[in-house]
Amino acid sequence: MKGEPVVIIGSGGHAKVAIELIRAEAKYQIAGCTGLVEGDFVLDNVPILGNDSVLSAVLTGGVTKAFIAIGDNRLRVKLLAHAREIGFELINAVSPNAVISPSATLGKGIAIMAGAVINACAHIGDGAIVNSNATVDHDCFLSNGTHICPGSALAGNVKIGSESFLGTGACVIPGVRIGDRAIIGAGSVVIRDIPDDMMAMGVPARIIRAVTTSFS
Ligand code: JB2
Repeated sequence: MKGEPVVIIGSGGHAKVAIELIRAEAKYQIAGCTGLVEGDFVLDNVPILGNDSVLSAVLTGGVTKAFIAIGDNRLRVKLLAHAREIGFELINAVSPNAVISPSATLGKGIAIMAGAVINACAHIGDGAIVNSNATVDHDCFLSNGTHICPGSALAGNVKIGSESFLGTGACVIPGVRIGDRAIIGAGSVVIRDIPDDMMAMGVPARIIRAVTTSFS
């Protein structure tokens, strides 16, 4: 195997996708994953090395790069901070089949899946996920830890607050602001600003309730 070794933090569905994205770049090799179940494998042969308590030893063993492959926005941001704190450098997992403007800015620890389009002067924050076929138009700002699900579409100048989630196929019209930790239901069409910590859905999207966090 060639390439710099990377540890994947997470071992579920998102880890499978991230491993294949990272392999496609050919400059890294996957050293293993961390997860809640030890002694198993992800995909064909990627070992689960243990839980996150093994990370310091992995780093000491010479694996200095990490990718956080956890779908839950809040947990991903927390593990991203932890990985940085103990000394890992976070890499990005970007599909060669995504289209990314040269004027877009990308943070660290982000995943961009196949078919995604990121247009001029957009910003993708640390730990964000731009999933398959999602589109992010010019001057959009995705804060840290956001997840834009498959097939979602942001028109120009949209801002998505930190750790917010835009469900599959949701659309946002130009200039809308979505707050932090918001959840937008699949297939919704967002035509007005959505405050922090609110769940909204429908066409047009209406606020249905405050978000109660499932992770602490
Ligand atoms: O604290 C943790 C931890 N908590 C759960 N540390 C580490 N290293 N791993 C943790 N996990 C692991 O996350 C579990 O052991 C499990 O392997 C994984 C969660 O797997 P699951 O497939 O349920 O979710 P996911 O986060 O990989 O993927 C979700 O998000 C993606 C973006 C799913 O909703 C996918 O469908 C989605 N595409």
